[in-house]
Formats: sequence, structure tokens, C-alpha cells
Amino acid sequence: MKPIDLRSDTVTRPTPAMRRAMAEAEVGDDVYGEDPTVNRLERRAAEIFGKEAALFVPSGTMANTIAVKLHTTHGQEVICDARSHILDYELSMTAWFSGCLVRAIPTPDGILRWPAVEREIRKPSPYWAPTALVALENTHNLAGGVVYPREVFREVCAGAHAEGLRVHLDGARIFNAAAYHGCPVRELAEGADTVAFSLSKGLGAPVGSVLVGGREDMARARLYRKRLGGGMRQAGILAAAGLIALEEHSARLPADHANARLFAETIAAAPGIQVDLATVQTNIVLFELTGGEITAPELAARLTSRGVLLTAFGPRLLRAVTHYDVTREEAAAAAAIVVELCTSAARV
Ligand code: TLP
Repeated sequence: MKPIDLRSDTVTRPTPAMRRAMAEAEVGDDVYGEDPTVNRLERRAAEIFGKEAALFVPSGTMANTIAVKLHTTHGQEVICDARSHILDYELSMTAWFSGCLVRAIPTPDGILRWPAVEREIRKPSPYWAPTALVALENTHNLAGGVVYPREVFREVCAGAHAEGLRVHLDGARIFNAAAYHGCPVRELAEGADTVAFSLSKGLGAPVGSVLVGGREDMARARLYRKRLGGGMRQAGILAAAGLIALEEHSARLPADHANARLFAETIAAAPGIQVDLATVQTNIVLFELTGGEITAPELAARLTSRGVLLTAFGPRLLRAVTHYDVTREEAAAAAAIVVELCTSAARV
């Protein structure tokens, strides 16, 4: 039987419509700027986000890496929340490619507020690495898919700009945030100099992210993409699926959010599980094992043998992510198995 795969929304497979569009895509050499399908995707992404230009890249990691490089020079600092993806899950690309330090600010909820940012800004001095960039994440993955309050985001952008800093938004799941607010993504991108978003998570394309921003920044970004090995030639094959993801798939994200909610509410009743339902705002459920009878990797292994795949993010922390390859029935069935295994672990 096909496992219920809740490890990530990156596991979604292309729909039949995407596969057809890929087979029929008009292509050209994108390093020459001649792939009509890539050009169409970039134009639409820029329009939808209310920015001047866009760049199609193979991954979110590459989009964030390019953005950090655009906004900094070697020896500067990037302020971000202490559980940010760019800090914890991108192989220290901020240091490796851009030669910058990350100034990580711990937050209880993943949301970086202006007073906390302002306190950490370093001006040029004989001792310090000066701050160049503030990087925010919406939704925040390791804080459980939480969404930035809009006024908090606006205040950080305005404050950073007034201090001469730039703002990058890692919006890998920005369409989930927009579904939560019930607003267009362009409203959540306003104020950020660049936004990276993923086509291959909840939107379901097989590959790809897009970086959006100013025209000059995107022209420079194109060169950094080439340096990183991201000049993809006839990439219209991939952009064709990306266009369907962008135009059609955001409408169904509320169903993923409802399934995550169902999963979270069901497991909240199990012994030895702590889940903060207030953080379950989108398609991610983070939960902690509090009983001590079983570790997160052990529970993940037992779940795997029952056909449910989750990710252990530490000795006690697990994550489940809903997406379009998981139905409501499957989300309910997976939650019931988590409850059953935790109940029997608590009895031993
Ligand atoms: N996140 C992946 C893992 O890397 C943890 C996942 O399964 O959630 N920004 C954010 C907020 C992300 O969650 C991710 C991927 C990325 C950037 C990087 O995207 P890719 O995987 O395309 O490089």
C-alpha cells in the first residue's frame, strides 16, 4: 500500500496536467534568455508579486543564496530568526557564498519583531561586522508554519529601510500565508526587496523556485545563478509545470490547512504528545514527545512500519506536513495511528 507521506510538501508529484504541459512546452536556451516558457513564468511571477522582475531557479536554497549575495558584501551581517531555514538548513551558504555572518535572534514564535531587530543592528565600526540585511521567513517552517502578522512584517521592512538595510523574504510557503490571510501574495511581498517562493512545495511543481525583486537586482541575480550552476538551458520543460502550479494550485491550499488542523487536533488527545494548536495555522504540524517512553526517531520508525512517514527534527520533535497527495481520510488515518502508537508506548 502507498505510504501516507507527511514528511514534507516537497514530496508532491506532478499532476497529469503538469506532465502534459511539460511534454508540450515550447523551449529555447534560457542562458540566452530565449526560453519562452521560462520567460512567461518569470513575467507572471513578477506580476503576481507586484515586483519588476523575476528569476526562475532550481531550488529555494539557490533563491535564498542569491538573495543574500545581492544584498550584502563579504564581512557583513544578516539578521534573522534563530530557527530560520537559511541558518539551519542551507549548508551555511550565507557564509560559504556571501562571506557573511548570521546574527540569529531567538524568538518564541519564529516571528521577528522590529524592537528585537533594531537592538541587533550594527553600524560600521573598528570591531563589528556591519548589518546589511534582515531576512524573514513566511510561513516559518521550524516554528510550525506560522504566518507573519501583516503589521509586524510592515514594521520590520519600514524600520530596516530607514536604517539603510535591505529585506529579503524567504517566502518558500508564501502562498500558504496568503491563503491564511485570504489576501493576494503581492500584499505580503510589499516592503521586501526580494522574495523567494517555492513552486515545488504546496503548489506541487516537480522542481523550482522563483526569486522576485527589482529589475537591476534580478539582472545581477541571473549572473549569480549561473555561477551557482543554475543556468538550466531548455528549462521551459520545468517552467511549464511551474506555471500551472502558480496559476492554479494556490486555490486548493486551504484544504491542506484544514487537514493539518484535523491531524493536529486528533493527536493532541494522545498521551505524551504536546502540540500547540495556536501554531497550526497552515499546512505544518510540529509536535513534541513529552512522555519519555519513546524518542522522536523511534516513533518515526514505528510509524514508517505502519505506512505513515513523518520527519523527526530532533530527539523529541516531529513534523507532519499536509499537501495535495494526502487526502483528508489519509490525514485522519495517519493521526489515528500516531495516537495508537503513543497510547501503547505510554502503557509500557
Ligand atoms: N524546506 C524543506 C527542508 O529543507 C527542511 C522542508 O521539507 O520543509 N525555505 C524554507 C522555509 C524551506 O522550508 C525550504 C525547504 C527552503 C527554503 C529550501 O527549499 P529547497 O528545498 O527547494 O532548496
